[in-house]
Amino acid sequence: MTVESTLLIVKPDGVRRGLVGEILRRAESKGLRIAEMRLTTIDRELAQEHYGEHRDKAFFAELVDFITSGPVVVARLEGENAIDVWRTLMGPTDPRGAPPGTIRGDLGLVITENIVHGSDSPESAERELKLFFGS
Ligand SMILES: Nc1nc2c(ncn2[C@@H]2O[C@H](COP(=O)(O)OP(=O)(O)O)[C@@H](O)[C@H]2O)c(=O)[nH]1
Ligand SMILES: [Mg+2]
Repeated sequence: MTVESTLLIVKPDGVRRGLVGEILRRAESKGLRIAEMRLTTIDRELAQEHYGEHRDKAFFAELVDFITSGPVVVARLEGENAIDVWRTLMGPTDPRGAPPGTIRGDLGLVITENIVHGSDSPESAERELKLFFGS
């Protein structure tokens, strides 16, 4: 057993479109547990810190504008291999090619507005959970 914690974010497009319930349902139905959760708005400073690895990318400004554009839901998900399991449920970054059955494949169309975030490694999960939940 490798019980892990990971950061889930329902991005502003997901909240605007009323998809919070649908996304949490998929996580819970899989067996992942919501250990902490809140509705919040990410400010620019936190957005730049959270997405720091993308600071030099051409899409960084667009990404920061987008993720700060409205309320998000942030949650700590727990469960067996939660980091990879949640990434698998989300699907690949670009929703256009994401397989049906994944959140991005079923619900998304535009790359910036890809509905959800999930930590991509144990190191990212630890860093991101500290940013949003303090530990
Ligand atoms: N406009 C644009 N946005 C991107 C691109 N690549 C990634 N993004 C956005 O930046 C976020 C972070 O990128 P990344 O960490 O690579 O993908 P993720 O881990 O699957 O969310 C993605 O979820 C998208 O919202 C791109 O090529 N163009
Ligand atoms: Mg990422």
